[in-house]
Amino acid sequence: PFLASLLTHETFIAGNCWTTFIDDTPSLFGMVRSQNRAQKLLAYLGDIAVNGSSIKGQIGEPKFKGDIILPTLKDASGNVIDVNSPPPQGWRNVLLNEGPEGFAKAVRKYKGTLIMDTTWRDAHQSLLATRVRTIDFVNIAKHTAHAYANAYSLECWGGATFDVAMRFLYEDPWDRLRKLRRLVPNVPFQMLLRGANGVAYSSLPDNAIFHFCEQAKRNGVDIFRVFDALNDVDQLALGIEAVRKAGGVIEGTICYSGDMLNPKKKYNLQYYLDLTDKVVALGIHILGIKDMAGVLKPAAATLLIGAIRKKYPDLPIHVHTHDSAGTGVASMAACAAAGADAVDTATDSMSGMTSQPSVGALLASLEGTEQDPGLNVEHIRAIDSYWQQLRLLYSCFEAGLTGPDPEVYVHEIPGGQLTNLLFQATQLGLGKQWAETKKAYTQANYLLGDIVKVTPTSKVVGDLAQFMVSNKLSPEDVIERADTLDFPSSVLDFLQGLMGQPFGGFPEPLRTKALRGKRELLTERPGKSLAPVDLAKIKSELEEKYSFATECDVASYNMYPKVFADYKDFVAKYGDLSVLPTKYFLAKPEINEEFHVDIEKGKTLILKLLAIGPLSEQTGQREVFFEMNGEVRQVAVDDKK
Ligand code: 3PY
Ligand code: ZN
Repeated sequence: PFLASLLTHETFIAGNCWTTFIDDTPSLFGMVRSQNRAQKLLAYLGDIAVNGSSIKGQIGEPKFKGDIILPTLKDASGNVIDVNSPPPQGWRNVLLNEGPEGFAKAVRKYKGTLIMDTTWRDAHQSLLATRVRTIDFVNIAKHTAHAYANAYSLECWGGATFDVAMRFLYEDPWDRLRKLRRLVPNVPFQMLLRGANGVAYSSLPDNAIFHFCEQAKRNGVDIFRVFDALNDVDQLALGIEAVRKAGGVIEGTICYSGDMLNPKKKYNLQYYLDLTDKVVALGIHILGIKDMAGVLKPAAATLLIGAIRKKYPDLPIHVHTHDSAGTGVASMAACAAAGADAVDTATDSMSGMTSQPSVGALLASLEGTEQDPGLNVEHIRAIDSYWQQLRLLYSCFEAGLTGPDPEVYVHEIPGGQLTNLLFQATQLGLGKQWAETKKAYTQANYLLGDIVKVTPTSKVVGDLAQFMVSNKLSPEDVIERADTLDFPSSVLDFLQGLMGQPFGGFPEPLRTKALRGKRELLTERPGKSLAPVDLAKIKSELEEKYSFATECDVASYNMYPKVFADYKDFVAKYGDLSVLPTKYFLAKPEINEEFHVDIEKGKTLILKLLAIGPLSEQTGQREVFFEMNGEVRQVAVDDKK
C-alpha cells in the first residue's frame, strides 16, 4: 500500500519537490496507518465546544469571526490578475540563476532601496505573540507572490516562530515553510537565525546547527539573517559557516544597541565599524543591521549607514528596525538615502509600534526619490485589506498597545519583548507594575554591564528586572546582596558565559558574587565544549517512537526536545489541526453554523455543531453532537470547567 500511495501521489506524478518529497508528504504514511483524522478533528472541536480554547495567551474570542475576503489584484489596464497564473519573476529568480554572490551583486547594483516584508514573521511575533497560523499565510500567499514580486524578501521563518508553531499552535514549522515555498516561487524567503543557538535560546552542538541550516535551505529558506545576541563574533562565525555549507545567502548581522549620537554611551560608531570589519572578514554576502528595539534614530542611521557605505562601497546593506518610538519610517528613509540596499517594513495593519514601520508610509516617503522600492502601491494596499481582517481575527492575542513608546530610547526593550512584558504586567492588573518593570529593565541592563539585548540576552535582562520588581530590590541591593540572592537561572547562565562573551567583559563584582565559585567560567564560545549529537541515533529513536521520522523532525527535536514530543502527542490525539480555519481553532462555531475543513487535498469535511449535551455526573463528560458530511457524529468530552 505504501508503494501504491507513493506512485499515485500527485506530487510524485508531477515530479515536483523531489528532495523534500518524503518530508513533505507525511500523508503517505498517514494513508498506510489509516488514521481517523476526521474523528480526531471532532475530538478537538468537541473540546473547544465544551471547554473553550486552551491556547496559551488567548484572552477571549476573536473580534471578527466573519468570512475573510481575499483581495483582487488588477493590472495596469484594470484587468483582474489571475493569482493562479505564474507570478512575475522576482529576486529569487536572480538568486536561482546567479547564486548568492550574483544575487548580492545585483541587489547592490539595483538603484532603488528594496523592501523586506516582515508580516509573516517579525510583525506578528511583535504584535500578536507569534500566533498567526499557517493557513492564514497560505490563503494570501499567491496574492503576495504577485504583489511583492519586486521585494528583496519575505521574512517568514525562524526567530520565535519555530518554537511557537509547535508549542502553542500545534503545527509543524517545516510544513509551513514548504507550503509557502510552493506558493511563492519568485520572492526570496528569509529566516532569522540566532547564530550558534539556531532557533533555540542557548547554544547547541555545532553539528546540530549545521544540520538545521541544511534542512532549512532544502525546505525553502533562501536568505539567513544570522545574528548573535552579544555581537560575539565567534558565536556568529559558527552560524555563518553553517549557512555557507547549506548554500544559503549569508546576511551576517550586527545588532544595534544604545545611542550612537550620545558620546557618553558604550556602543559608538567606532564599535560598529570595528564589528563590521570582523563580520565582513567572515565572508558574508549581505551585511544586516538589526535594530531590534527600534533605537536607531534617523541621524544615527545617516551616520552609521553613511560610514559603512563609504568604507565598503560594494557591500549590500540591509537594515531592520522596530517602530516602537514611532520613528521607524523616518529612520528607514534615512537609511535608504544613506545607501542601504534593503530595509524592513510590514503590511500597514500589522505595522507600527513594536512591529516594523508601515510599508505604505515608507513607499510614500520614498516616492519620487531615487530610492523608490519599485512596488505597486495598489497591490500592496490590496494585500493589506486581507491583513486588516486577520488583525481582528487574532485580536485575542493583542497586548493592548495604544501608541508609540519613545521611552524605548531609555529602556531599550526589543519590540517583541516590549509587547510581552506589557501583556504580563497588564495581566497582573497593575498599571504601576508596567512603569516599574521598565525602570527595573533599565537598571538591570546597567547592572549586567550595558549589554546588547536581544533573544536570549534580552530575556536575561527581563528576568532580572522582574526579579528586582517582585523582590523590591534596588540596583544597590542587588550589588550588595549578590552573594546571597537566588538569581534567575538565565542570569547565572549569562554570567557564566553560556551566551557568549559581552563587549567590555562581564560585570564585576556581580559576576563573582552571584556565581559563588559554583560554575565553571567560560572563556570561549559554549558550543566548542559541547559533544556532537548523534543524528543517526536520534533519527532511529524517533522512528521507533513515532514509527516514522524525517530529518526535519530530527532538527525540531534537537532544538526543542520536550516541545517536539508534546507536539507529537497532541497530533496523535487531535490530528493535524493546521488545516482548521483559525476562527474554529480559537472558538466554537455557532450551533448549526456550517463550515468546511479541507482535511487533505480533495477531501473536504462539511461540519456543523448540533448540540452540547448535559454533564454526566458519573463520567464528568458531555456528549457533543456534530453533523459531518450529512451524518450525525458524537464525541464524549471531559468537562474541565
Ligand atoms: C528573535 O530572536 O526571535 C528576534 O526576533 C530577535 O529580534
Ligand atoms: Zn525584529
